[in-house]
Amino acid sequence: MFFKKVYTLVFIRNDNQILLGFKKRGFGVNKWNGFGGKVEQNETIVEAAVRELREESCVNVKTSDLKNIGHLEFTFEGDPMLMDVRVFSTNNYEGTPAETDEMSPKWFNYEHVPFSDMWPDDKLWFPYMLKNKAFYAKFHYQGNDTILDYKIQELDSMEAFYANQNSP
Ligand code: 8OG
Repeated sequence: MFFKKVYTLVFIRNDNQILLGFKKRGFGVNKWNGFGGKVEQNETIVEAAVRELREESCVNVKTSDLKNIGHLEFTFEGDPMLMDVRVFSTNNYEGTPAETDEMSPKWFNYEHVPFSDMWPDDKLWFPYMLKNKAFYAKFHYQGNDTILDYKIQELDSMEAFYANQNSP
């Protein structure tokens, strides 16, 4: 039995670059990542994605511009929490990425994504995102460095994925 918590993860991308932030504190500290965090009770998932992006990078996006591109699940050995991470992407944003208390932003060319300073699972599913393929993946970790087990699936569409998940 797992307790599920929903998180968001947003990537701003153009044809050859992706915006990442260096996490200065908390879970995933000293790693490059997209921008995101926990969904609060009073907001939808996509509203949380917009809020977390703004709080962590000073960049504004419209909910209607955020495209859900992937679904990640993380479990950790000995921990009953399942992290359900909804991945979004857009190339339409306002403002200039700026350093905040939590993240320091930087653009990376697709060939130079710093996987050695990211969560170990990222190098396994980033290729789907960078090729604009929808994806579902789940990872079971021991601690924060070792992946014990994983599965990755390319999806026809996120809509079909969620429709199937909700069917009996
Ligand atoms: O609120 P907080 O910053 O703790 O939220 C965690 C963020 O990190 C959230 O955006 C989800 C994201 N995240 C994980 N695990 C992983 C992972 O393995 N890879 C990537 N890229 N992001 C992750 O929680």
